[in-house]
Amino acid sequence: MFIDEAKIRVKAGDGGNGCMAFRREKFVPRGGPSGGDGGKGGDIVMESSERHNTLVHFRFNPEHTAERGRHGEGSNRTGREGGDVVLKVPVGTIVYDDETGEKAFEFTQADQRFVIARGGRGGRGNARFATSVHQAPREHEAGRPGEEHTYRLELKLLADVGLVGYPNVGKSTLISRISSARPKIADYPFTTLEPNLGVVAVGDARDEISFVVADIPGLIEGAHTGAGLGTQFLRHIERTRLLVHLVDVSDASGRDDVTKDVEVILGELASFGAHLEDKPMIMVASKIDVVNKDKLAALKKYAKKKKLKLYEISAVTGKGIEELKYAIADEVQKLREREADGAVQERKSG
Ligand SMILES: Nc1nc2c(ncn2[C@@H]2O[C@H](COP(=O)(O)OP(=O)(O)OP(=O)(O)O)[C@@H](O)[C@H]2O)c(=O)[nH]1
Ligand SMILES: [Mg+2]
Repeated sequence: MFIDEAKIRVKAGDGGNGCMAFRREKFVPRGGPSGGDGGKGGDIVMESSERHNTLVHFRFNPEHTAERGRHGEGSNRTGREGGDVVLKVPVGTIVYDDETGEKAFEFTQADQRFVIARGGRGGRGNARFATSVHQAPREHEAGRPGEEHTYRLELKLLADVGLVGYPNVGKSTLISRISSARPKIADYPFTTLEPNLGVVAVGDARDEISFVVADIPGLIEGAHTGAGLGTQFLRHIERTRLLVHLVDVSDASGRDDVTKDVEVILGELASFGAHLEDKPMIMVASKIDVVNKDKLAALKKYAKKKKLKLYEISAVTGKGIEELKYAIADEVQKLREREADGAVQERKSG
């Protein structure tokens, strides 16, 4: 099981202090108490979102503090409340108290909210202490401190994107270019024996999209009957949203008919029996630095006929990699939104 983890430290806002004041008005010689209460400190709230799929954003940004409440003022003015801080996490995130190790919360669906650190209450102003026998109280309270906690977040990673194709086409090289995964890469088939997951983040901190890519072993003709490494590993991409299908268009691939290559892979996917062949797919012509023009032309023609998007990359020179990364992010985002809409529709009709 692949697990993403992050540790965060949070500090909710302190409450504002209560105020001590007395009314001073022209015709009221001895004004009563008028100190207002302090405002409550901001909470730190965690909220599950469809937009995030990993915890990478916390690794760069592990500390969060909410605003304090303002102090109370004279004329019974209550201090303004501190603003809340909302931290977005993917569905599936489990929150553990880092000190006790106990589970504090688990996000099982989108748009759940959990307050992970409560803001301090504002202190009472002296106006609150007035009684019939105690008409000029000087008591007033300080605001209470906001809660401070350290949490460990854990998320079981499910891949959004599966890399498929023949052995040796450059799947592991691609994942190593776009994520921090460092799988073994070598110039022979079946270098990859176990799936590798890589986390890819695209965009800046405010508008970041992250997704998980699974690099799996290569498929060959007859894989569903056990040829090569078989197809059992395809279960790792059963729940992905998108497949990225790499086709080696260099001379060195040892195969001449790229159209047949693609059909063989689609056939093996279909034989697996989980409708993998029906998943949205992006085609990629790989090793474009050593391209065989005829193979590329044939693949372009095929992709056009099947209305599949085709990107050309070289994982060695880096050509086309950024473009492909953004295209995958876009597609993943679109598919996630469609799923979220679908879930809302279901809830409405159900
Ligand atoms: N010239 C060139 N070589 C590449 C490119 N991408 C990968 N290679 C080489 O192709 C070989 C296979 O790359 P891998 O990334 O291991 O291929 P794979 O698809 O993961 O292979 P399996 O794990 O065996 O299925 C390695 O020698 C890479 O250096 C590329 O864009 N251009
Ligand atoms: Mg590999």
